[in-house]
Formats: sequence, structure tokens, C-alpha cells
Amino acid sequence: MRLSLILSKYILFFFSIFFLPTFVYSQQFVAVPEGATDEELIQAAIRVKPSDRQMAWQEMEYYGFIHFGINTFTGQEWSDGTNSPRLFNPTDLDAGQWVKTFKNAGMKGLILTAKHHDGFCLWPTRTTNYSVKQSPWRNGNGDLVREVADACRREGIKMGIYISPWDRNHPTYGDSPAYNKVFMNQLTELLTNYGELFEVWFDGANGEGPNGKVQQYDWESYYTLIRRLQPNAVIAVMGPDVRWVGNEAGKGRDPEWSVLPIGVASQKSIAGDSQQEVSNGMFIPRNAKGDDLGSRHLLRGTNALIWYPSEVDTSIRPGWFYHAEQDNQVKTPEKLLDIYYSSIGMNSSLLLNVPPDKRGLIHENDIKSLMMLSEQLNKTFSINLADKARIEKKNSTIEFHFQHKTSFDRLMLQENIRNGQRVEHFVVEIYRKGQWIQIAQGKTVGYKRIVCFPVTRARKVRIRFLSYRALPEITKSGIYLSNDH
Ligand code: FUL
Repeated sequence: MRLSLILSKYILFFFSIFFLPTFVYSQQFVAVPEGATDEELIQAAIRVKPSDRQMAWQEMEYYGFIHFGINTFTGQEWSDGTNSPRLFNPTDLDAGQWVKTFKNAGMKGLILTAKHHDGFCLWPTRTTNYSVKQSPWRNGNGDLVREVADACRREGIKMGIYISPWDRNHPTYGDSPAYNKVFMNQLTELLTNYGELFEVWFDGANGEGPNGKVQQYDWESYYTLIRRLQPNAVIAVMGPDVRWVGNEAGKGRDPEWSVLPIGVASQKSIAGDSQQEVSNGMFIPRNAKGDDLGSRHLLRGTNALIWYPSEVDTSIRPGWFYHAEQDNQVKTPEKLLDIYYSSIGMNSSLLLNVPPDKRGLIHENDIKSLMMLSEQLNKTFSINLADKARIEKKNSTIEFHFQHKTSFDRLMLQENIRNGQRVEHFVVEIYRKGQWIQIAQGKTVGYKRIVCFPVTRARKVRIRFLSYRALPEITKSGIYLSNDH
């Protein structure tokens, strides 16, 4: 690479351990020159692209969350680390049943709570006795992380881990360097002993440890370790690769931008001078809950932009952990379908929690809802009506001409995000009585956008891109009839 190119004001920086040891988690960003005009900002924004690991993750779309641990047996959502490990005693645990259920539901992977805030470890870690080792399950010889990893491998779906940095049991928690060491060891065990992981999910919840002290997490070291031991894994939520959508209700937003302002104050800090500033300010957009995180006006004043796509995490039940009294509150297939459209249909991935019960099995009611959802999705998306249409692509429109009048109520678009995210506003129109009539509209497209509207009958459909950062590259489009109504 020529030096002049490196110094060019819009250059995409690829930092890696080889180039800049202090910036070891290989975050890619595009620098924005000071005082950039709006046009210069957009020029920078269209250069922001996903990393390979982010791309592989994005293509998974739909994967499951397993909250299982000591809380499953005490009826709690959060426990304080004082429950006896002997309470952990699933009678019929079958990780194969979990994985098969998820696979049949159409999920491409699962994330297991290897350790929740209570500190109870689902694997026989060397870092604490508060683990399956001290439980009656499998006579203390069990390793649930291993059983899940083996089942995932057998069924050919990917595995990820959730590990809570907040630990309400470990005596070192709050003694920052000591606990950071413990946590690094826990990570090392999980990252080395169970095969390839696709995601490491760091929870944002944080509080006091048993000694009342607040822990200073060494995020930089955690990220570095993950990059070294599992280079293909994305680090989510409290991490640089995947962003929390901002709610736990399964709600997406439009626009949903994967290109976001980096959120730190100075170029100096971006370059790695101030590690704290980089990690604290960079990965958690301060307004993760806002209606819009990345439209043009929100990019003003930033000094760099990153690719930071959204993940929707929500539970099939009111709680994250299993509670028998919620057996009749499992989300209906209709509700799950809404969530599908407002997550995967809105440029996010869907991480759907399905907590196993005290037997160690996914409950029949949850399976029923999951299967009905997947049937409905298969029914809707197995026939792409656009395949039978003549397609005319112009610069900023795509027209579909059917041979006969055709009924449809869903439209799907995908941008070639390897070349960035470009579409800012589009309308869907049909041709009727000599004119184009708008039936739906949307803002962003991104990796995938599904627009839902009432059943419509027409011979010609058109998508018109009203606003974009660069000419849209639509790689896939689809028109469907759902029969959801
Ligand atoms: C939250 C946690 O506090 C909940 O218990 C759950 O694990 C959810 C996924 O994340 O921050």
C-alpha cells in the first residue's frame, strides 16, 4: 500500500495486532476528516464495510439462546450466587433435544449461558467450585458446555457462549486485577476446549460482587484473547462486532443502520492512545435505544464510522429462565412472526431465547410455537413470485412484470453489504389504471429488509429508491404471498 494512500483522508484503517499492538481487536473504521461536509461524511459512510466474521454472522440470521443454570431450579431470573450448587439437578437433560429443536425450527446456531450473573458455571472450570462439579447432576462429572458443543457439531449448527462478566459469587470479584485474571481463565477454558464458537456474548448488566466492590473490567484483554483463540467469533453487546438492538421486546427499527458513528471524542483516542476511551466509547452507541442511530444528521461531528450491526435478543417466554408458571405464556406463532419481521425483516439478526425446563428439556409448548413459526415461514418464503416475473433494473428502480395479475403481501430486499449500506428511503408501487400507486415504503434495507402490507393484486410492481448514499446494489429481491391473514 502506498504511503499517500494510507494518509488519504478517507482511508479505511485495518488495525491488527501486527500493525498496532495496542489496537488488537481488529476493529475496522473509516476516519472522517475534521470539519467534514455532509457530502464528505457520506463518502466516508459508504466505505464502511463488515469484517468477514461480521459477514458470516449476519448470514446466520436466526439462532437460539439457551438460558439454563441454577436459576432454572430456584425459579429466579437473577440470583445472588448464594444458592447451593446441589440445587442444579436436571432429571432428563438432553442437549440433543435442544439442538434438534433449534435446527428443526430453522435456526443456524445457539448461544448457551455458560455462566450467568450468579457465577454458577455449567462446565467444570478450574476457576471456582461453584459449578456443575458440585452438583448431583451426572454425579458431579457432567460438563454441559461439552454436551451442547457435541450436539451442535453432530447436528451441524454453530455454537456461541454467553458469559456474564458480572459474577455475584466469585470472591475475587471487585478486586479488579484478581478477578480479571479469573475471568480470562474462564474465557480461555471456554474458548479452547469446545471447538469453534461463532459468538461471544458479553452482558451489559453489572453490579456489585459479594464484597460490595465494583469491578473494573479489562475489556481490552478479553477482546484480545478472543481474537487470538477464536478469530472467527463475533463479540456481541459489550463488544465491538455486534450491537444490542436496544430492547428485549423483539422490536426492530426503521431506519436500522449498520454504519454508525464511532462515538468517541478524539482521533487520538481512536488511534489507541487511550484504551479506556476507545473501548468505553466506541462499541456502545450512547443512544442504543434511540429511534434512529445512523441517519445523515446523526453522523455529523463524528471523527470515524464503524460497521456495527444489530442483534435482536428476546425470549419466547416472559422470563429468560424457565418458570413452570409461564408454561401458558409462551409466545404464540403469530407473535413470533411479528418478531421475525421486526428483526430479520429489519436488518437485524434474531437471537430467540428458549429456556429448557427442570427436566433439562425444551418444553412441549415452546416446541409447538417454534414449529408453527417455521411452518409459516416456509409457506411464505418457499415460493418467490418474483422468479416468474420479468425484471427490469434501472439505476434507481426495479420493476417486476408478472404475466398475469398476481396477489402478494410481502416484499424482500437485500443489499450487497460487502460494498456497504446505501439505501436511505424507498417506496413500493403497483401499476393500476395507467399510474403508479404507492402501497408501502421503507427507509433502510441493509443485509435484509422485508416489507409487509395488505394483500395486493397487480401485474406490475416497482421499487423506487428515493434516497441513497451511493447507487443501491440489490443482490436479492423477492415477492411473496403469506396467507398470514
Ligand atoms: C440481561 C440479563 O440481565 C438477563 O438476565 C438476560 O441474561 C439477558 C439476555 O441479558 O442483561
